[in-house]
Amino acid sequence: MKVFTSLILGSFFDRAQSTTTFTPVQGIAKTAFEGEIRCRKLGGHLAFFRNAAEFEDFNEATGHGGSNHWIGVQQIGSSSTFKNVDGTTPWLNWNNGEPNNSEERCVELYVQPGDEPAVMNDKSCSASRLYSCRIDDPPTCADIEPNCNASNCATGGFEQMFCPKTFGLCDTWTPQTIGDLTFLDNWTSETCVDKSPACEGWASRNQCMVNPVYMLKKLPCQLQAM
Ligand SMILES: [Ca+2]
Repeated sequence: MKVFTSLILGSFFDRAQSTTTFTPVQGIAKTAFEGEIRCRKLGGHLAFFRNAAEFEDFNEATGHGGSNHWIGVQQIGSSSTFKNVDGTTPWLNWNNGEPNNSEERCVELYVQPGDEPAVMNDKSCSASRLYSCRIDDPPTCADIEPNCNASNCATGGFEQMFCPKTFGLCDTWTPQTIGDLTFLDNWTSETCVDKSPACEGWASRNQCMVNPVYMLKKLPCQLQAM
């Protein structure tokens, strides 16, 4: 009985200790995907919001993010659906008339004059923008990969890393380990070109944002068009 009580209290304690932190603005990312990679190195994602209260916390931490700021929201495949980069449902504050272009698959935040709240705009992912990060401790266990398929469960590694909820692996799931990022310092749109015919197909499955290190460094793909 004593052990049972301890487990219940331990579980409650863990939930009570979960926190969401927004970092100050980290600098400029040459693409939204670079921002996502650098935030994963810090144990998080590009800043995103699940509700209005989180948006207020972000504004307080970053001073409204500065003008033109990447956030961690992406269009899913060719649909009109936008999701946070951890797979959860976003709180969105679109500017009038946005989203307005199915080719604009990332989302920026920009500050309006005066005291008006910052608004969101779908945007081609290849632009240079300020960025900041969101770090959830512990991280939320959600399907990051937008095409999770339970029938692929037996194939192991990739699906299990990015589809922990579908595969029932939340108890043991940890965020992707990010290696050395110095290659990003020398990366330019001129030096980085698609070197695999697989790039376009993977990009259409949101892998540029879901799995940016593999797409940029291992394939590599230029990530300009998406
Ligand atoms: Ca737009």
